[in-house]
Amino acid sequence: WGGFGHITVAYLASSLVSPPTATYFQTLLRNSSTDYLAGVATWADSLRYSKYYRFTSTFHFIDAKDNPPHSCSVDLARDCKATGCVVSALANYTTRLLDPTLPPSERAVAAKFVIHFVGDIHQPLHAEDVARGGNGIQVRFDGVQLNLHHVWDSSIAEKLVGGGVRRQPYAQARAWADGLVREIQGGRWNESSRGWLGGVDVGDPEGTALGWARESNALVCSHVLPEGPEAIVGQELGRTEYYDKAAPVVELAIAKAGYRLAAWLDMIVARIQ
Ligand code: DCM
Ligand code: DCM
Ligand code: DCM
Ligand code: ZN
Ligand code: ZN
Repeated sequence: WGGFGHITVAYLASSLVSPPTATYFQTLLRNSSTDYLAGVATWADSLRYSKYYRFTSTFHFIDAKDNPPHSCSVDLARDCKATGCVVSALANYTTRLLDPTLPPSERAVAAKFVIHFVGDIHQPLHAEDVARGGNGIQVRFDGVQLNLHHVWDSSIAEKLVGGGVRRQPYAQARAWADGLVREIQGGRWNESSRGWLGGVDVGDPEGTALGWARESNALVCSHVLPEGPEAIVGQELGRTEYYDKAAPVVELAIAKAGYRLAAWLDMIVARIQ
């Protein structure tokens, strides 16, 4: 996701975590405000400019070598690069967060990666190899030429909330997250949201992350490339049926990411306290 998606996921999670979880991460991240998760949600993306953290560049995605729209699948042995992928990275940093022998500074780093990668694993094109996750596919969105990856990272969500994201990303993300929290707590996802935790086991972080990646990857066949990678080139996606079908998928993916991040952090704190 772009910054807006990550910040929304973090605000959503901070509204849903238990009080001990909030206290634990406010202390670890040395930020006692309500922005303690949102404030670090995009940190992992800033590392592309850092020499020290260059090794994390493949951690944001998994290049599923499948064949959309005919068949979608994620195979860890086939698709996770030797340098790591979002599934192995999320598992590794979760394990580090659970390790009481690591100093707090290292657990703070692990927390920042976990907060970010739970977001990225829910972006369908972060679980797809085709054209480097859609970066090599040029399309149009409301008349502007963009690549398909950018459309799914940012354009759809920004259109969904009605703009203003560039001017006030944190305020807009807070407002969107608050709306999603209401849908989860009594709204249209009141019944279904518990089911989003099926297969979620902090004792098996790799298996849990692989399940989330497979769910994202399936959306590539159904909603991202429903007619395949060639058919979408040069198409207008903004003011069309494509957007009408994609927007609810992005909304649900962000909601699930925030809900699962909250549950994941709660499970981590329950284990170490
Ligand atoms: N590191 C990591 N995962 C590991 C081991 C290390 O993310 N399994 C990170 C933590 C440090 C950096 O790499 O920020 C260097 O760690 P070390 O000095 O332990 O090699
Ligand atoms: N951090 C920490 N302990 C340290 C250094 C940093 O807990 N010794 C945490 C606090 C910040 C985050 O890491 O929330 C970012 O730190 P920095 O600005 O140094 O990257
Ligand atoms: N990306 C991806 N899959 C790839 C390559 C990149 O999901 N195989 C993501 C990482 C960034 C975005 O696409 O979020 C742009 O990456 P880059 O600027 O490295 O092309
Ligand atoms: Zn992306
Ligand atoms: Zn990322």
